[in-house]
Amino acid sequence: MINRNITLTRHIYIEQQAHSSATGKLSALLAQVGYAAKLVAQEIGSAGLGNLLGKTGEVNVQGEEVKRLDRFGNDAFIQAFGYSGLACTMISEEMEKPLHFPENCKEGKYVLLVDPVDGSSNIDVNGPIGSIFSFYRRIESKKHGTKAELLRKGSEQIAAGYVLYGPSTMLVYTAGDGVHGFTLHPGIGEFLLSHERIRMPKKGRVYSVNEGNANRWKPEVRQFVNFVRQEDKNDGFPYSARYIGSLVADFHRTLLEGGVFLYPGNHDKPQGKLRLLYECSPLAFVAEQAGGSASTGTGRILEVQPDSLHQRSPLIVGSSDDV
Ligand code: P6P
Repeated sequence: MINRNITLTRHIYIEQQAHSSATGKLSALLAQVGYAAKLVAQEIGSAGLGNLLGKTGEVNVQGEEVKRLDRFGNDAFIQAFGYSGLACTMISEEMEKPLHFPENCKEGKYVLLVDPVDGSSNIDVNGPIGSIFSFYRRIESKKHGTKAELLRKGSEQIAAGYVLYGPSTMLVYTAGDGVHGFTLHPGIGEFLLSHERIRMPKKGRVYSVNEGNANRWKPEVRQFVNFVRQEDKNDGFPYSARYIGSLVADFHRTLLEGGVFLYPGNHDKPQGKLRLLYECSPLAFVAEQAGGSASTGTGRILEVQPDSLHQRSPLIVGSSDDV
């Protein structure tokens, strides 16, 4: 049931009344994420008709081919946060170096880390994709964001979340006081509260991992997958396997239905494939705020001290019992 009256902005205002610790500019930050999301959602809706499918012919810092939609999404977030007075610096999967907004740095108290369009290859087959965002408060007042302000533990995030471009466009965020989901009403262009205070089931019945990597898994990953495949109807085994290959879509299902998503390190990629700062940490913040857990396999994602902007991390995230 969509509560027709609660927009993103009104929800945050109500939350801030109840919790004086809330950050002053949170609604402005999330409103700009919502604006970028609407731009992306609009373009995706007609991607098959316009020229958004396919590649730009360029390669990004990850060594991945930049798809037109990746470029469009990155530009949408730049448009949303330029001259906003909010974010002094933006880190994006699509940009090797930080982008500074000098016009914002005087009063802008935040830094934004974003994966503007995650899973973009799915758009060519009309699959779900997402945007993942994370905000930290600035700790210095230099003229622009410094590396020290950007290489922060996930536990220092002030807000984080994602946008899922699926059959409906949803924005899910946490600011440290629960996880809340909003569904875009295409008719009026507003995100309306549809999932208040989401709680992740303590235990699930789904595991989500790319089985194609099975021969590269470390023994403990193999052991876990064998464990959830065992036959024991009384105890809810075997689990079902679900893998969309789009992080935000696989995570969102795990958040709502429980279970566990794994992109572990393996012999081929010891640190896995996913990036710590703008993929693993934001989702770990959401997962923990919903009562779930997020691990590197040896420790809590939110405790990892990054040493480079685009570093990768293994990710095991989901129901606390399963993780
Ligand atoms: P694999 C998409 O490219 C992505 O970054 C995530 O959205 C997704 O979870 C992962 O990669 C899928 O990777 O190696 O299973 O195809």
